[in-house]
Amino acid sequence: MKRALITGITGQDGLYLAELLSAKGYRVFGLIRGQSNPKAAVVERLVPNVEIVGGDLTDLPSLISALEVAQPEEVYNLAAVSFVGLSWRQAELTGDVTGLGVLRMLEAIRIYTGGDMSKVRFYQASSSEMFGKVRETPQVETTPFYPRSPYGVAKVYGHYMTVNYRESYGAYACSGILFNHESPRRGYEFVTRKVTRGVARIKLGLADSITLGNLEAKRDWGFAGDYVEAMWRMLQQDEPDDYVVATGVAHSIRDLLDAAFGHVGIDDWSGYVKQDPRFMRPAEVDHLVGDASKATKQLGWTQTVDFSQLVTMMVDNDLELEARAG
Ligand code: NDP
Ligand code: GDR
Repeated sequence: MKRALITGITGQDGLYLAELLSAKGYRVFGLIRGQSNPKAAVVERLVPNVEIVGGDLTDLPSLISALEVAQPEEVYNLAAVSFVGLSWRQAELTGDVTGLGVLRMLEAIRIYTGGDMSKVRFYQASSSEMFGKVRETPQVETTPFYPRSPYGVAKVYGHYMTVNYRESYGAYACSGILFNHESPRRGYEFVTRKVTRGVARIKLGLADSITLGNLEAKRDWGFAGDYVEAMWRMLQQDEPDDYVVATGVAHSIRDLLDAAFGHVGIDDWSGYVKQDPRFMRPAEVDHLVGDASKATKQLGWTQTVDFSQLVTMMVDNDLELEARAG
């Protein structure tokens, strides 16, 4: 039975990945921070086989202890301050967790393996935000980075640390450069979930508007369940490498509004959407779209859910949740 340690198991991707690995027969360990993190109960309810280990990406000894408990063959480093908007307001914390946290996890593996880093396979959750003010379209693994937020800068640091430990210590370390991926488990602060929940509440008569920032930005949105499959596939190859994972199709926030309102029968949403500078970013990433040809060719990865199916799935889920909450 293979053993895996997932950091960030309480997040969107962590839950999907834990389910995937459990279904494959792995013994799954999940790193959870804090002394009484209420999300531990959610993880235990949704993925009952997961074994919880305490630890924090800002605390190296706790990461070494977690490895000693889990004794994993595979480590998936998904933990991060992941909300781009927050990263300007808490830039130092973002650098510490999202950037230096990667170094700490790699160091913990180096210490735990006594220097033979090839014994533990490592996945780093890198991001399309590293491309930021894009240098070419679509973005591929070799596209130069130009991050536009403290989050993006921290992810670039984590990405290069992952590459560096592979080249310096022979680590089996992969960086997955994943474009936006969403699901009914997406945090409410992200624009897709904010929109699908808002639309559900408007449809149910529980709200009369949604307040957003920039409606012109374009993102390449896929389904989180598909993307964790790519993470796992990266760690099953003969050689470690870096991969872009994306759908290859970009949509604007306006397209997202069209799809979400359209699904509940509202064709003209202009009266329901307000804009507020509070939700504008100091520096925006205007247009991201990835080319996942390498992942398709080498990992055999493909998406199973397209944009329209994704939005429908999220709106339906929020209609049910909001109707229940009343
Ligand atoms: P979430 O925001 O849903 O989850 C973040 C996780 O990190 C949570 O489990 C959180 O724990 C944990 N965490 C935060 N700080 C610490 C810390 N100091 N020590 C330990 N754990 C911590 O993110 P997603 O699931 O959406 O994303 C997973 C990873 O993939 C992240 O690294 C993100 O940056 C990256 N990524 C995500 C993309 C996406 O579109 N979803 C695209 C590209 C990259 P808690 O619940 O206790 O707060
Ligand atoms: P992103 O996702 O920054 O791409 O990062 P988010 O959903 O926060 O923003 C996407 C785009 O929507 C615009 N936008 C708004 N965003 C939010 N959150 N709230 C609003 O009200 C709003 N109005 C407009 C934003 O300006 C932006 O252009 C996500 C995270 O999961 C990262 O961790 C991950 O690395 C990247 O995706 C890939």
